[in-house]
Formats: sequence, structure tokens, C-alpha cells
Amino acid sequence: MTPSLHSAHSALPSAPHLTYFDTPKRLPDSVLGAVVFGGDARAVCAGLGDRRLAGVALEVVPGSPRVEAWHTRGPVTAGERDGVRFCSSEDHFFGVIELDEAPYGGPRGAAREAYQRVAAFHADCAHPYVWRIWNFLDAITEGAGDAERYKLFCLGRAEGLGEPLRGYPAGSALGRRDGDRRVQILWLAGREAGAPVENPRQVSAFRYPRRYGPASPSFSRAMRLGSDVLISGTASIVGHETVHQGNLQAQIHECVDNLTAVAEAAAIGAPRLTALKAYVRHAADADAVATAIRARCNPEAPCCVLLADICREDLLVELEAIGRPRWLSTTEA
Ligand code: 3EB
Repeated sequence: MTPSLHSAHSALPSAPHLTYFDTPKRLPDSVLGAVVFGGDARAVCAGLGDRRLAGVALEVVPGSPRVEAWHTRGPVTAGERDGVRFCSSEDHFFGVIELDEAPYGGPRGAAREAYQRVAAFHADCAHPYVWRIWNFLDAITEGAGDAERYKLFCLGRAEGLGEPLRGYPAGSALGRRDGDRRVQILWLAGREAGAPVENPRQVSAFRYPRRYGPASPSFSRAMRLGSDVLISGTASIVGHETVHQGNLQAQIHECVDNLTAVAEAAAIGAPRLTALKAYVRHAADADAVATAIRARCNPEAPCCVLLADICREDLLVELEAIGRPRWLSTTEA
């Protein structure tokens, strides 16, 4: 790491601050946007009637927090344009788009339309830079070969996004099991560019070989913003291949090794993983995942554990996190 690179990094914008709430409640004014998880998430959001809320129907493991809240500074305003619902502050933007697949012929068409709208929205917006994005669709691994729904989603996403001007956002893509054939996309954006980061242990997803589908997944492994690193959904993949098939403990450790490698590659100095989120395929594995994460990572870090399908059949778990320098406390904004 050269001093010049380091000073360039210190000019990066800062990320909104993430906290988790155990249960849905009236949101503080500092919240830019928040995601409620759970089978009843949509009804809960409707009941609270706050435009900063989005509901995602992934089951929450008992004892896990279920509300992910992103905090900002200054007044927050809400709006909607071209099917994009958003909340923004001076520095930060939280967007949501949800499209039924049927009018677009399936996940490819819906992803293409959604990503076209996201790209068009931010081409003309006070917050042009998409930093972090989450994708949710039903039955993500249904279908064989190139007709698998995740591969179709990746194709539509690539078609809709086109060539990114400044790298891809950090990303996550998970499968719901609610039978609701609707693509949901949530994202954070900002007024200034973050710095995309790749993982030296993994092939960049946007360079995956052909066998993973007709279009490579359009995401970066992480996005550095100030001293925070927003790390993408991270699985037991080395190079481009799944490792430790059928071995939960080994997959968890590989995930943590990958998260650590990305945080180190972002050169924030002695990183610590905080604000962890785990997506677990089998409910029976949830306690073991939570325990292993606490043992390997900062035990004080909040950890949200959800049940979800991961986009490769052989992956049992996927983790995402924020990496912060050890000299910053877990809770400090
Ligand atoms: C992987 O590394 C695991 O398609 O947006 C992780 C994060 C994964 C994001 C995406 C997929 C995505 O390939 C899967």
C-alpha cells in the first residue's frame, strides 16, 4: 500500500451507519432506510406505514435481530420515480424496486427492466454512485443449466446494467421461498464514488467462466467507503469453485477467511468484521452458524441470521459484513 493510495482512500465518502433492531418499531429520525425480514415482513411494513421501510420475506432465525437499519445525517426525504421508491439525505440514498416477473416473462426480463431503471435513475440523480445492492428472488436455483433462475437473473441484470462506468456495486443475491415471483432489489447509493474492492482468493465474479452462466454476476466483492468496507455476500468459494461441499463448519470458516481477505485487500488496516449477516440454507444449521461466527469474529458484533436459498445448490451458507479498522469501535458511527 503506497502512501498516495492511502491518502486517496481517506478522501472517500463515508457509509451510512448500520444497526440491527430485534423487532420492528417506530424508526428514529436518523434512519435513511430499513429492511424488515420475516415471513410477515410486508404486512409489518404496511402496518408501520413508514416509507423508509422495505420488507423481505426471508425467515428470521429465533433470537436474531430482524430489522436492518441504515442511519444517515440530516433530514431524510422520501420519493418515488419510475417505480423506484427511495429515501435520501444530503450524502446518502436508499432505493427499492420490486417487479413482478410475469409481465417481463420471468427473472431475466424482470431483472433487465429493474436494472435498466436503476441505471437510468442514477444517471440523473444527486446520488449517482451505487455502492451496495441486494437482490432477492423466489426459487433461485430452480431450472436446469442456463435456464436456472439465478443464471437468467444474472443475464437480465447484465443486460439492464450495461457496461458499468465506475465498477460494480458490492452485491448479494439470495433466494426467497415464498412462491412470490417478484424480483426485489434494494440498494445504497451516494453523492460520491466509493472504491470497489476484489478478493485475492477469488476470481472476480464479473470474470467467472462460462460454466456459471451466459452472463457473469455483476458485482464487486466489496465497496470501501471512508474507513468502512461494505462486503458483498461471501460464500465458500475459492477461485471460482465451491469448496467443502456438504461440510458446514468448513464452509463457514472459508466464508470468514474470504471476508477477512476482502477486508484486508481494502487496506483499512487491521480490519475487524462487524455487523454480520448470515444466510443459512437449512434451518437445522442456524445455531451452528451463529455460534461459529461468534467464535471467529468480534463476539460483540450484531449478527442477523436468516434462512435463504444460496445461488449455488452446493453452498450451505453465505455471509456478509462490514469491515472496519480495529481502532474504531463497533458501535461508533
Ligand atoms: C459468489 O460469490 C456467491 O449475484 O449478486 C454472492 C454475492 C453471490 C452476490 C450476485 C452472488 C451475488 O458467486 C454468490
